[in-house]
Formats: sequence, C-alpha cells, structure tokens
Amino acid sequence: MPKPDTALIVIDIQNDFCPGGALAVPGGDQIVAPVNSMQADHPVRVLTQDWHPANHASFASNQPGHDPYSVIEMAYGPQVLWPDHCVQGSTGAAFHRDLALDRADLILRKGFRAEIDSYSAFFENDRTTPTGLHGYLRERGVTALVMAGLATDFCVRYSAVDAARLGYDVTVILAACRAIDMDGSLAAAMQDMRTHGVRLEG
Ligand code: VGL
Ligand code: ZN
Repeated sequence: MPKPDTALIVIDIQNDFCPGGALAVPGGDQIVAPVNSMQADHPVRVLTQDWHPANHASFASNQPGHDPYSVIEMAYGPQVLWPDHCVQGSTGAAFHRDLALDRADLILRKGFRAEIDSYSAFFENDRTTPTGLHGYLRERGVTALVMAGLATDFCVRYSAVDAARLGYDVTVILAACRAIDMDGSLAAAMQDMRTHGVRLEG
C-alpha cells in the first residue's frame, strides 16, 4: 500500500474513449482491469469524467467550416476540434461499464463550460481556471499522485504536467494508459511530462 498521502487519479475512462465510442482511443478498454486493481492499492481515489454540453466549442460540429482533428485558435490558444463526445448525460459520457465506481472518493467532472475545453483535471485549457481538484487534494493532505487513464497524449498529459507544476510528486503508469497519437502527439506528451519531472512507469 503506497503512503497515505498518495492519490490515484483515473482520467476519463468513458465509453466515448473506448472502442465503439465517438472518440475511440485504440485499446482504451484494455486498461479497465489494471485500473480496477490499482484502486485497491491507493488510499485516495479520484475518477475524472469529461462532461461537455452539446454546444461545446471543442466540437467541430459547432465550428462551421472546420473538420474534426483540425486546430483552431481560441481566445486561450490553439484548440484541437473533436468529434462530438462525452455529451452530458449521454451513454458516451458514462464510465466504461466494468470500471469500478464504488471505491471512488471523488468523481470530478470537467469541460462543462461551453466556451472552454478542459483536458487537465486541474485547470481548464486557459491554464488558469481551476477545477477545484487541487483544493480537494490539499485539504486531504495528498502530496503524491499516481495517474492512469485516457488519453495519454491529451487529458493524462495535461493533468500530469499541471500536477507537477503545482508541486505534487507525479507518476504516470503507462501500462494503464492509452493514447490517441495524432501528428506525433504521444511523443510530444512523453517529452513534456519528462521535462516537468513526471515519472513515467511501465
Ligand atoms: C480527451 C480529447 C477531448 C481526453 C478529452 O480525455 O484525453 N481528449 N476530450
Ligand atoms: Zn473532451
């Protein structure tokens, strides 16, 4: 059992990010079993849930003339446009049916403001609007984080880098993550996480 000040942060294991989903991550469902067993090993357990309104600005369908997977400039910087995914209350937004939910201490939703995306569990994509997770972890005395989930090169990457910047000791368990990997995004994510002192483990 890791130290009592360590939290497991499970990122976005939702139907839309699993095979058959709107933004399927290859092998996304393969991490459910390892993540379930990791939950038993950590004293604090947080699950995150990507949770967008139907008019979300990150959906290509809401940006006329722009295709999914293209990049546009938003007020807060570049933003990849995605197929509609994780719409609030939809089956796609639900957690994978085999993900153990009973052991979660906190389920944190993010990306619920129409005008701004939130890859990170800590800050929205302007990198300044907090989600509240840092306050929660601080109040519980958490100083170290172990992360797993989807997708390695987007929500896991941004969550891990923000956490390292906030001063947490961060380990990403790569065997319990899967990537979208568009245009070298996985290699860039690995480099970014390493640069910020995130530990990358098998
Ligand atoms: C994610 C793209 C859009 C993720 C969420 O969970 O990595 N990626 N929304
Ligand atoms: Zn999203």
